[in-house]
This record gives sequence, C-alpha cells and structure tokens, in this order.
Amino acid sequence: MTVSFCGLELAHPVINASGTFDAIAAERVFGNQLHEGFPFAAFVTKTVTLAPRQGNPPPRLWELPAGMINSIGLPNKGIDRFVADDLPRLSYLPVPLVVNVMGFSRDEVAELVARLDPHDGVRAIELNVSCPNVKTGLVMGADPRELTALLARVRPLTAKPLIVKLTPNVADVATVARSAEAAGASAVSLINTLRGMALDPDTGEPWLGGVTGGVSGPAVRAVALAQVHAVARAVDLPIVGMGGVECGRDALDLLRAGATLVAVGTASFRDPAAASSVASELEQLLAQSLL
Ligand code: RRO
Repeated sequence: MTVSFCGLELAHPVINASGTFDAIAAERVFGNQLHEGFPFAAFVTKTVTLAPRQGNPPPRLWELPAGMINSIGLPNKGIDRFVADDLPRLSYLPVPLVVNVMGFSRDEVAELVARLDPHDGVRAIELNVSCPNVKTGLVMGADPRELTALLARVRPLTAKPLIVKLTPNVADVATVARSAEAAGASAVSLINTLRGMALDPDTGEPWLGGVTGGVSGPAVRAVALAQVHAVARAVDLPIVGMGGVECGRDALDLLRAGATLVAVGTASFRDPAAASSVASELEQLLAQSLL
C-alpha cells in the first residue's frame, strides 16, 4: 500500500485530518505503544497561528446522529511555543510531519511559512484557508483571487510541499482548486467542515458558543465524495480526500473518486485506532480488487 505523495514515501494512504488527533497527548497515554502501532502514514498537526489563541467560548461541540458540529475556534499556543515545545516532540513520530497553519492576512501566513521552513522535521505545510469558525477564516479559501495572491506571496518562501486545505462552503470548489494549482500549490486537501448549527432544545438559542460550527463525520461523506470527484477532474494535483471516513470502503471510495491519500478525522474521537482499521480494511479491499 506504499504511496508517494509530494515526494514523501508513505507506508499507506491513510493519514489524519488536522485537529482530530493530539499525538502529544496520545503519547502521554499510550507511551511507546503509540509509535509501534501509529495509526497514520503521516501526521498533520492541529492548526497553528502566529499568536496564541484561546479559541471560542464553550460549548464547543454538538453531537449529531451521524457526526458532530465543532466550534473550537483555533485554540493553540502560537508559532513560537509550537516551534519550541511541540515541534521537537512531533519530529520523533515514526511518520512524516505536516504542520497545518492559518493566518489572518497574507503577511501572517508568510511569516508562519518562513518560520517553519528551516525545520527539517517539517516535511510539508498545510495552509488552512477554510476554517469555518473564525470571522475571517473563509476569506482566502472562498475567493480564487485571494488564494492566488496568498500563494504568490508564500510559494517563494519554501521548497517544502504546500497543501491547500479547501472549504466545502463555496459554490464551485473546482474553481478554487484550479487557482491553487495555477499559483503553485503542491496538493489540495478537502473537505474541511460544512457550516452548520444546533439550537439548545430548552432555550431555542444557539447551542455553540461560536453560534455556528463545522459539521463533520458520516453526515458529510457524500458531500466529500462529490467534491473530491469534481476537484480530481479539474486539477492534476494530488488530493487528500476526507469527510466521514469510518471504514476501508469509505477510504476506497475517495481513492476511486481521485484522491491520492485519505484522512480520518471524526472517527478518531470515538476510537483513536480507527485509522488503523481503515488502513487494514483498505488493504484487503485493494488486494481483492487486484485479483
Ligand atoms: O478550530 C476549529 O474550530 C476548526 C478549524 Br481551525 C478547522 O479548520 N475546521 C474546523 O471544523 N474547526
């Protein structure tokens, strides 16, 4: 199941979706066991911003019949402490490391990329232009011209692969993907969460502290499949497909739709080893399809 992605040789095509698996916390709980059976072929960090952030007020989660809504709002320690505290630990993971970043302006993204570029442990950078939970989060990923300008600014700053994480909250994701490709993206990943909301059954007021949030899990799987399919027909870039993947069959569908890699996200909250089962089921399905 080895796969080549942006020059990285991966043991299999299953990675994690940003923000859905805390490898440092998992290491504290599982110790060496985590490294022996590491569930992902590459590890993607939670989004890092330039300045530290508290995130959105609680409540931050709402469970759905087929997934959940999150309104986390990018809590993180900021790039300085990420580089000082987390990067050395994450660099010891047994798989290539992808750092996901988000800035509130082109200059901020440029600074984040420039700060990560010197670190050999960072094998690729994912640009999150699609967070639904902060006011300006969607601007860059929803506007092809803005995305082009962003990539023109940051592409010259690093030779590392730049993966652009696309939002599903646009009319035509293929157009956005095309502009990412034309402006020098190395790959695209999709989908981020779909904007949704829930009401408190007692008060009728929005449940989430951030009012709206991002829907993920099996509820969005068919949307992810359609968008990966559309983007695969629009660009020649490698695609990381994600959205509600829970079993080998879901992963196979995304690969058949044109993805090179598949990411597991929400399923890891229920079972931190979910991606391992997805990868072994996928291996069986691929072996069968070769017979
Ligand atoms: O932190 C979040 O609220 C968040 C982010 Br950065 C994102 O990209 N997608 C999402 O559903 N939540």
